[in-house]
Amino acid sequence: MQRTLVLVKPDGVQRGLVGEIVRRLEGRGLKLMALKMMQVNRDLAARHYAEHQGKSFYDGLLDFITSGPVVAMIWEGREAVTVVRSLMGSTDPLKAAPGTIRGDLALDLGMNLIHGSDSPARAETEMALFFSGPEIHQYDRTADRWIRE
Ligand code: DAT
Ligand code: MG
Repeated sequence: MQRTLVLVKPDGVQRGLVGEIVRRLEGRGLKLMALKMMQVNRDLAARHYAEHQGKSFYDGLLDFITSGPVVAMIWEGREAVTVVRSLMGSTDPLKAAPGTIRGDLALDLGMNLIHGSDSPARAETEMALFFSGPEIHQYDRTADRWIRE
């Protein structure tokens, strides 16, 4: 079953939207495998956003993601990477469809509330950046009988 890394960014924590975001992912049927609140340091931020190094918004992006605590999570489910990306909505909240997290709850590109890995390969890399093995839980969820065919 596929897994993906999700971050509620500092704006989401500050705005009290952690529960709202978790509710949407849980409601869809995704399974929560790991969750923690943490401060992202500059080194972790640089590794996480390495693909954006050299872009005009890179320094500001690192300033933002290190500006306050985030909530990091691993979610599992069928096509979890794509499902989370579709629940998030487009990167620019102005272009994000209503019904998506960004489309319902955000306005500005730099304050778009949530990160989700953009491919299964990136998900593996990002999960390893944010979580150690023992932090990822193995458990049976009885509701899966009614979610997974
Ligand atoms: P996403 O978060 O949807 O995966 P991304 O990986 O392209 O988007 O960019 C990472 C974050 O960087 C994004 O959530 C917001 C910020 N960002 C992206 N493009 C930007 C731009 N042109 N100007 C300012 N910030 C930008
Ligand atoms: Mg991205």
